[in-house]
Amino acid sequence: MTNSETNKNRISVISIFPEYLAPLELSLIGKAREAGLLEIVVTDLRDFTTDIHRTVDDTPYGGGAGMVMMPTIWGEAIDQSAANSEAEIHDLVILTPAGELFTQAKAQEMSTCAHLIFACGRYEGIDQRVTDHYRSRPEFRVREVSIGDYVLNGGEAAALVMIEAIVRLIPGVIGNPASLEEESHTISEAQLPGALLEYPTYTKPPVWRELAVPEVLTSGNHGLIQKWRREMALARTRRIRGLTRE
Ligand code: 6GU
Repeated sequence: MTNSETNKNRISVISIFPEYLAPLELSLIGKAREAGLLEIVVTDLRDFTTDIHRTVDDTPYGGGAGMVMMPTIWGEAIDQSAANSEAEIHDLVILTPAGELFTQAKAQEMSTCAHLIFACGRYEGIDQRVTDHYRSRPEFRVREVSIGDYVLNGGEAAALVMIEAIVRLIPGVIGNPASLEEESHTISEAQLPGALLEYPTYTKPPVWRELAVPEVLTSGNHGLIQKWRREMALARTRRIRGLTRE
């Protein structure tokens, strides 16, 4: 279900380190929560354990190094998270370096979800049956997502990255939507293989440590400035990312 203006967006995060998600109280995201634009619920996975040691993991079937997070505990946590939400559809994001790559296009899509559930895996990952089970339930949409080709100790930092990218796209969260609009040209191009990077920006003073601001920016000629910025964006993109579409 998409979530246009009618309902408040809800984001649930399930982790064995709920303190790791403390930054979600700060800055833009914290303000969006205070303004009632967004509800974030962080849950401790260990609240769903049943033994005295609060165990969440066990040895892998088939052998090998490391531990695997148990499906029983995750199932209870995810079920409760869904039950506590009024959303009709729950978008379950399972964080794993083996997932599909997170992009701006996916952030746009997720910013319209009524209820996002982030399942932060640790150790060697979560038992695969958690993904498989929720994929079989029509009220869930399940994605395994990675934020890039490197390995983190767990999904918490990845969840923070994704939530920041998603929340700033929720209508009303950014005070000056013009800054999003200007960016949106870049966003649509960023979805193409030949993504365009941003042009360099400058502010006062006009000369700093013998480096002057490019003259064109103080010329007052807006046509020329636009042309220069486009050229700089293309040059930077070619230099850093290789050839562009043009
Ligand atoms: Cl989502 N999790 C872990 N553990 N490592 C990652 C990742 C996620 N994305 C990139 N590296």
